[in-house]
Amino acid sequence: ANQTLPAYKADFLKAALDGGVLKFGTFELKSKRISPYFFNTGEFYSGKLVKALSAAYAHTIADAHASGVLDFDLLFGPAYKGIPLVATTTLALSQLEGRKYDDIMYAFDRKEAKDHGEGGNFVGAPIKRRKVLIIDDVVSAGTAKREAIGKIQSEGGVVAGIVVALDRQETLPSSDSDASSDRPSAIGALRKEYGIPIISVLTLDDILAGVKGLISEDDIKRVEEYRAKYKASD
Ligand code: OMP
Repeated sequence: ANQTLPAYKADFLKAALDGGVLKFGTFELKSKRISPYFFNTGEFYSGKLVKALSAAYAHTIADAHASGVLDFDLLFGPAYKGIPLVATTTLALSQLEGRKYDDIMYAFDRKEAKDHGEGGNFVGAPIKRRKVLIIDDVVSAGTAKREAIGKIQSEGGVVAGIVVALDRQETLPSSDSDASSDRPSAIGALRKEYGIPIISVLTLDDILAGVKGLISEDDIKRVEEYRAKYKASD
């Protein structure tokens, strides 16, 4: 077990490793970077893993809310991976502290426009004028988050923040060819651009602090090398 991470983070990391959600090997990212690790929330598909994942999101959100960093009344899960995340996190928040969170609502979007029945691209609670917290899986370069923010704003919602399971702490891909020592983070750029809090259950630093003894030294070394190459300076 690990002494440096809070218990809920260490438990979550252990569940991700045991469940094969956090994998080590060779993976191509959306940004085209080649990564020695990959975190796939789509693999949280058993009762036990859903429980661990939703509890970890709920804990992270409740902490940020209690410390005044975050204020929200609706959770939004971008299709597809965000859909089970938003439903289960809404339940987990209500179970964690019903008095505070029983009235929190959720919504998600469709990838394809629906032209019959109720129509529209959104499902769940109406997001107009609501304070919307985006629930997503992983931030690397931040591209997917910009899309979700745009959708919410065009629907009249106010984006209150973003919560993800993992912040990979990477630089913007546009800085790859830049030789300067200034390496702005993808998350920092999003924070600055939209003025919203972006919080995560785990960061890459948390993973490296928590996996000692649980994975091979070789895998640790490759992840450390990757971090040295792509970690943002802020
Ligand atoms: P950005 O939009 O570049 O931040 O990429 C985030 C997306 O990449 C996530 O929403 C995932 O679809 C995918 N991804 C993971 O799920 N896990 C990882 O460890 C890394 C990525 C990735 O491709 O960067």
